[in-house]
Amino acid sequence: MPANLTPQYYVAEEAYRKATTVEEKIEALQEMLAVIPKHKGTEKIQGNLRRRLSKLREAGDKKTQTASYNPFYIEKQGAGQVILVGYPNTGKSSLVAALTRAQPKIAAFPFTTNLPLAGMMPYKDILIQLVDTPPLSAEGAPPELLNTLRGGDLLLIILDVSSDECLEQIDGTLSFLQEKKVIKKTSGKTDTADSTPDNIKYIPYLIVANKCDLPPSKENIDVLQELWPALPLLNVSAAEKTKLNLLKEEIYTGLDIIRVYTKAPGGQPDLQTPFVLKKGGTVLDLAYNIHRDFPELFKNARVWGSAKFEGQTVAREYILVEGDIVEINITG
Ligand SMILES: Nc1nc2c(ncn2[C@@H]2O[C@H](COP(=O)(O)OP(=O)(O)OP(=O)(O)O)[C@@H](O)[C@H]2O)c(=O)[nH]1
Ligand SMILES: [Mg+2]
Repeated sequence: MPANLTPQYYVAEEAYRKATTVEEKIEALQEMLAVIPKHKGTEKIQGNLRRRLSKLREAGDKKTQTASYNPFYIEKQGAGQVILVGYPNTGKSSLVAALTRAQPKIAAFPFTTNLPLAGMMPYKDILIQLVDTPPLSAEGAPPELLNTLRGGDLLLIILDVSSDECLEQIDGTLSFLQEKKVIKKTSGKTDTADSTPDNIKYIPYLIVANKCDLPPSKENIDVLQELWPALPLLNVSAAEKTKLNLLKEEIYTGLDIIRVYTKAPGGQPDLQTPFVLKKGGTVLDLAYNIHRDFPELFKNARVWGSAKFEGQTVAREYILVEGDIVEINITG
């Protein structure tokens, strides 16, 4: 029996999808249950919503009972978590301030930042989370910082290329991250997060050469490139906001994700709010992202964009690409 879900239900579901806290999720689930048409065709979905609601309530209760605040744990938000890492005074906080609305402390002396701080960077129609961190140094890093770094989807290694110490900065940062098995021992840009037989999940990274507005940077970049010809350096200036759009593009590419859009059966596509999938994601991955019940109730899907013809019916294993519009039909 078809579920015939109403527009009010989809609105409530959208609120659920956008909810970032347990409280918001509980509120949205309650709304979904309140507006879902009550008939045989939606019984499964209702049951699932109730189960999810009670799990969230339990989780919420436990959280309030046992919550111990860990400032080095940054909850993921948005399309990906990108962590800025590097030696002191290289401009990590300045870059986060230039690219997001966060206001980290910035100062001309080292070790200004002592705790991670997150901000959201708008990129096209999505938001990407940037995390400012306390610096690494020749002596290492705060031990808790390693867990923060290992949780990221992409690292930005920040160098101050106006400094004579930029060679030490790059050498020190790469060796430290490699030794701690946060990144793989190869040139980074094209690395994707993957698993080795030891089950280590390496984090991909980009190298950002900051403070390019200052005169010594040109010479230092030449030296860096001579020593490491394959080094994928991105030259920017946080102070003058130079090449920040290019940096955003590289961050998006480095996250290895795609944006796909959805359309309700018989309705118009929603081109405002994309779903974000890992590159290579399938219709089934999308269905899972939309609603946990969707894979179970999946009947078929139609795709506009990458399919051979517009609106072609595809199977659940169909691999989506950037910009596809997908209509998923479910059974009740
Ligand atoms: N000229 C110039 N100065 C910059 C640039 N980016 C940052 N700075 C300056 O460099 C100094 C350090 O910047 P921060 O952003 O605090 O550096 P940080 O890497 O967060 O430093 P820690 O928190 O100590 O690790 C500040 O005086 C900034 O104004 C840049 O692109 N050009
Ligand atoms: Mg800082």
